[in-house]
Amino acid sequence: MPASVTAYVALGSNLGDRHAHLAAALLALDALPSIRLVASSPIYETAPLGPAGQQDYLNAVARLATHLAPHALLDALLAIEQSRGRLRRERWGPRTLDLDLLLHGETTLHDPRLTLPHPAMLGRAFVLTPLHDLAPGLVLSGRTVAQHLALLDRSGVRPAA
Ligand code: A4P
Ligand code: MG
Repeated sequence: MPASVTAYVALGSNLGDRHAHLAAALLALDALPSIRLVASSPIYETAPLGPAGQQDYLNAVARLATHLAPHALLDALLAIEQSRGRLRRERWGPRTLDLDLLLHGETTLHDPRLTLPHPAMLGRAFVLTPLHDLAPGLVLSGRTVAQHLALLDRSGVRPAA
C-alpha cells in the first residue's frame, strides 16, 4: 500500500439542508477504507462568489490522511457529491455539495481533470479562513496560510450559526 499523505478538501453547500450536506460529506469521507478524517474546521457562512441571487454558502475544510492517489481521491469526492444530489453543473451556480481537492501532500499537477494545488484557493477567504483554522503555518507559494489570508477581504465570511 502506498504511504499515507495529508490532503485538504474544501466543502461548500448553498442548496437544501446545507448543514446536513456538509455533515454527510464528512461521514462519507471517513467511511472510506482508504481515507481517515483527521480534522475538520468550524463551519462558516459566506457571501456567494458568482452569479447574483444565490443563497449564502456554508464552507468548511477537512484534513484527511489517505492512501489514494490524487485522481482516485478526486473520483471519491465526485462520487460523494453525486450521492448528495449534485445535479446542477452551471459554473459557479448553486450546489447541494461541492468538494474541491485543495492539496494532496506536495503534489503539483495540471491535467484536464485535476489541478493541484487548487488554482483558486489562495484568493478565496471562504477557503483560506477554514484552512487557517487547521493549518495556519502551512507554506504555499512562499507564504503561510495566515499571511495569504491577511491579504484578503474577510468581510463576507462569518461563523455559521
Ligand atoms: N477539477 C480540477 N481541479 C480540481 C480540484 N483541485 N478539485 C475539475 C476539484 N475539482 C477539480 O468542478 C469541475 C471540474 O473541475 C471537476 O469535474 C474536476 O475534474 P465542479 O465542482 O463540477 O464545477 P464547479 O465547482 O461548478 O466549477 P468551478 O470552476 O470548480 O467552481 P468553484 O471554483 O469550485 O466555485 N461562493 C462561496 N461563498 N463559497 C463557495 O464554496 N463555490 C463556488 C464554486 C462558487 N462560489 C462560491 C463557492
Ligand atoms: Mg468543485
